[in-house]
Amino acid sequence: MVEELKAVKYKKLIGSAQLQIKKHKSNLINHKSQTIFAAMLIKFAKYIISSPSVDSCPTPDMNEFAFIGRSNVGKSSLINMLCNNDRLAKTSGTPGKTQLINHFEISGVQENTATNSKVNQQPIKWYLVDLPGYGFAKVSIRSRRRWEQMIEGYLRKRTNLKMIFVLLDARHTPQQIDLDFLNQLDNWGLPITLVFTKADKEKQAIVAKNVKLFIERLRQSWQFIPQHFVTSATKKMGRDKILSLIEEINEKPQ
Ligand SMILES: Nc1nc2c(ncn2[C@@H]2O[C@H](COP(=O)(O)OP(=O)(O)OP(=O)(O)O)[C@@H](O)[C@H]2O)c(=O)[nH]1
Ligand SMILES: [Mg+2]
Repeated sequence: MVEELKAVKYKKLIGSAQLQIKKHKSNLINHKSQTIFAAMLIKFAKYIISSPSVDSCPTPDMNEFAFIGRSNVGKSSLINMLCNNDRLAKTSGTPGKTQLINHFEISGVQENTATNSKVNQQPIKWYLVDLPGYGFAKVSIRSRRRWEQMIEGYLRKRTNLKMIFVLLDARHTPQQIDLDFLNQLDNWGLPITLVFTKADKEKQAIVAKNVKLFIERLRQSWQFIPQHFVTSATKKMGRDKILSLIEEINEKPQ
């Protein structure tokens, strides 16, 4: 009986500790969302260069954010959506459109939505990078090797690369090819954010289920789960969140 009472008391203690942790976490989230009071205003976005290897990429003198994922997952469309410019990165219904490392220079100012004033009058510049996708079936072994070398060289040697946005099609359950690619990035110790794309093309409940399944699969072998966003290029969904993350990283002292 005494043991039972002890067990109940212990459970209550654990419960209260968990509640405290939850409260603390929600405070953190509230605090975070308050600090993200400003929406990044993109002043201009321009195409700079397409490079066949990291050695011919522009001088790494600005923060860089890369977009990668399976062929046709929507990398170029997402970049266009972020920049409010449908003709910036070339998109196509046929997989394998993007073949090289494409640099876009972005210039933005942070806008205080509360006062409607520009916080940083001096625009901040950074690079967005559109990368060719993986998993396109109709590709020779030689081209696949070339892709692997180009991508590995770029991802591991690019010193100004601050975040790799890995795109995943929100309509599908977890795909082994994406998990393998993510494991490779993780082994290389690179910073990752997951971006689920094309959310407009599937029912919300199915998107939510696929996202949950993917995170659960990662949890089986990953200790830390990267943050994730659900997006739609056509509906401009997820734009503010991605831009806020970029802004947060850009504001960090180098
Ligand atoms: N409905 C819808 N269609 C999308 C979305 N994102 C991309 N698409 C379409 O999906 C197709 C592929 O988009 P891209 O942006 O070219 O994909 P990608 O990943 O850059 O493709 P590759 O460069 O070939 O690897 C195009 O027909 C886009 O219009 C989205 O959020 N919603
Ligand atoms: Mg593309």
